[in-house]
Amino acid sequence: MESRYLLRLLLFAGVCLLFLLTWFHIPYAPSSATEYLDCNTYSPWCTSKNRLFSKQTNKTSLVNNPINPTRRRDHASETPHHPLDPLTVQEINKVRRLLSSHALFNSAKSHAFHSIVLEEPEKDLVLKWRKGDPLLPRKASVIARVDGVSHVLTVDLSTGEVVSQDSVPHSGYPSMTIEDMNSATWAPLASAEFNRTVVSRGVDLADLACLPISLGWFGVKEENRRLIKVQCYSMKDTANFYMRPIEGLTVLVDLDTKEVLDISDTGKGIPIPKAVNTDYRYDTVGEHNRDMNLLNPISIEQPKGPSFVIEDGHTVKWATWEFHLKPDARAGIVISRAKVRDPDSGKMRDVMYKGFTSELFVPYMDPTDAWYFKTYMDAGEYGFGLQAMPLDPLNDCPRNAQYMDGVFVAADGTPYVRSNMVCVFERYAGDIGWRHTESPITGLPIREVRPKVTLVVRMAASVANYDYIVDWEFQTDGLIRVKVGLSGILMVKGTRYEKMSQVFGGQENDLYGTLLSENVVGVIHDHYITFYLDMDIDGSDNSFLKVNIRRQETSPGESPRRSYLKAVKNLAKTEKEAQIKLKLYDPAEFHMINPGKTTRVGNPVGYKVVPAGTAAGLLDLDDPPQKRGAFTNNQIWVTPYNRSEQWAGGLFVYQSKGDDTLAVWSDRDREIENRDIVLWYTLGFHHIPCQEDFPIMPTVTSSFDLKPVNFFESNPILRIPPNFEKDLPVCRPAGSS
Ligand SMILES: *[C@@H]1O[C@H](CO)[C@@H](O)[C@H](O)[C@H]1NC(C)=O
Ligand SMILES: *[C@@H]1O[C@H](CO)[C@@H](O)[C@H](O)[C@H]1NC(C)=O
Ligand SMILES: [Cu+2]
Repeated sequence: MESRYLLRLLLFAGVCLLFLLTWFHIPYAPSSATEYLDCNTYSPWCTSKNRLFSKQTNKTSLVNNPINPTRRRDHASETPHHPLDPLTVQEINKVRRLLSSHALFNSAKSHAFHSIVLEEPEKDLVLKWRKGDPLLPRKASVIARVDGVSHVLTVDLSTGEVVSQDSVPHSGYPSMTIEDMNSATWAPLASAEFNRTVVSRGVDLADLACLPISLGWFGVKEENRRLIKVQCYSMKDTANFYMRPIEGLTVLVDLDTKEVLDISDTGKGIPIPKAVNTDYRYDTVGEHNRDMNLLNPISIEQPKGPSFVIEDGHTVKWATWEFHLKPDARAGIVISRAKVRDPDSGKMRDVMYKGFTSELFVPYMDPTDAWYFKTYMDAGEYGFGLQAMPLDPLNDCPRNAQYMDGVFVAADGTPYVRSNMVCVFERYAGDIGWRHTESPITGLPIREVRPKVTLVVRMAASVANYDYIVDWEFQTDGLIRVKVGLSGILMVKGTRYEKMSQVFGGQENDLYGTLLSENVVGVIHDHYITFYLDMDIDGSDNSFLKVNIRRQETSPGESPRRSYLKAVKNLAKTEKEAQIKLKLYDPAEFHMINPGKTTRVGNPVGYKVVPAGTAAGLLDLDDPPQKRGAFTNNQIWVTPYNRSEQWAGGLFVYQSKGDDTLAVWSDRDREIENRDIVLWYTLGFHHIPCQEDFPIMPTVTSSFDLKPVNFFESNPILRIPPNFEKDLPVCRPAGSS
């Protein structure tokens, strides 16, 4: 302890010394930088009430702490302020009241609400709306199943009018309700044969944990009946039951009647993997064996508080950005009306009307009986937002985060609150916004550096075993980085093998993955996350411009060079010209431009989508899962704006045949030039599991950027100030967190 304290003192002295040295070396440094610097005293901030209060943040003191960002919010009296605000508790209750007296429902034997969300007003009305204007008429979009039939309804909250939409898709069902998933997991226990099978596999019925697994669509067997497959695990001696599969046991259940239709056991003789080393909880991973002293506690301090506000519950304003943020049961996070401030005019300029996770597609690469159907679509089947659990205030998001709750709807129409579902925080990762230093050659004593601070909007969905972390990160220079992290627990397969030395030649193929531990195989799979990005660059009428990088050969004698690269512009006129497969040896930039608006020197203003590490689908295009997941056939698509085309896998994804996907819409090859268009980007991962993924996976991350391209006249963050010592008090170790 003592030596660490000494070390910190030394470090502090070192920082002071370093600063003085720096100051003496840079005559151009602003003199105000040193005005308040005194290395012998500490800032009053270090002992301020504000700071001490935030220090007390822990799980038990959250409620009613006036400055605690995760305090309980009163949702019962909440009212909407913005046309895009989600339905409030009161509004949902009103919808339920209106529908309970409606003929469709009060004469029905059974009904369930699969979704009750705001029906967003027409885009042109939202674009015209200004703060202070009367709110646009509030409507709810309802997806319900009534006596086994799916309905899409619009409920007008002011007139009470209920309008039934006749455009219900012909294949597929709405997302499951939480109640569907719950009841399905218990359904097999009604079968004596199932009980016998479990016991015969050596598992006590009291130790059973089962999962509801969407079964996709493979032909007539998956039509005209809402079905689910249930597979089970042993919870004995571990919380990580996912690592103890009762391999090969699959129960087919009717989701509406809960009837057990079929039991298949192809895993007789495959042992249940052992529980040893599978747990991951802090309290159980071996008290004596914690690497707890490797890192000292760390956290960010904002002596003057955060630089962002969340106005009226959903409008986020930070630095150069302003946008509307709402949780959604299906999409998770929805960002709308994103605008960035122009540094020259001071005006807010449109960038994106709406962006969200439209669909996920996770096909497993094992064609055998208990695995072939695992081809999840987590948004349309399970509800990506429904699966987003409350965030852990000190670990999911840093201490300076603020939180937003989701208001969702149970199957009977009752609203409920998912607290702390989304967090918003400023991030300083020690990165550089821009910099330049002059070398001694020029003799110019210049060292100009600007730190990079960003604003992050985050959620984390736990779709059964897997966890997806989605970040929307906004930068002051106008860039938006959309990041997806994968963590959580693998879906594993039981095997007879304990060691690779038991696996001979061709048998390795039959593993369909990697042996991770004795009797445990991590099956190869892909993850695709498809984003809907309704970009509105300085207005709705935009075009999609491909800027191809091509090699140009020089003519003989023209230049000592044989070749150089040039940018060749191709404007996409119709949808098919904007179906993009990424190619490393045929590179291009992909710009969304406003052809009606140019910069001072005449370039069209734009934003480009910048792919980073990603993966492309390689399955046969006629493979049933790939037909349903056809929205992953290209990494980029551009479609004309159509408010009915937002869910890449279709409105009703569950057991759908793939006849309502982005691929089907795009193949109409509509015109996309100089009109309101939507950009779609798919972020992909091939996942060959490795031993480090056992028993829980360290996060794997990938991202893509939406980056201004000739949008600003010049570097938009030229005038942001650097950090000054006086603004960043160094606190005594004892007063530190
Ligand atoms: C199967 O086992 C469960 C748990 O012991 C029990 O509740 C259920 O009644 C059993 N089902 C049948 C059909 O015996
Ligand atoms: C809008 O989308 C729906 C659903 O895909 C489609 O039926 C309709 O034809 C589309 N409208 C236009 C103008 O493309
Ligand atoms: Cu994975």
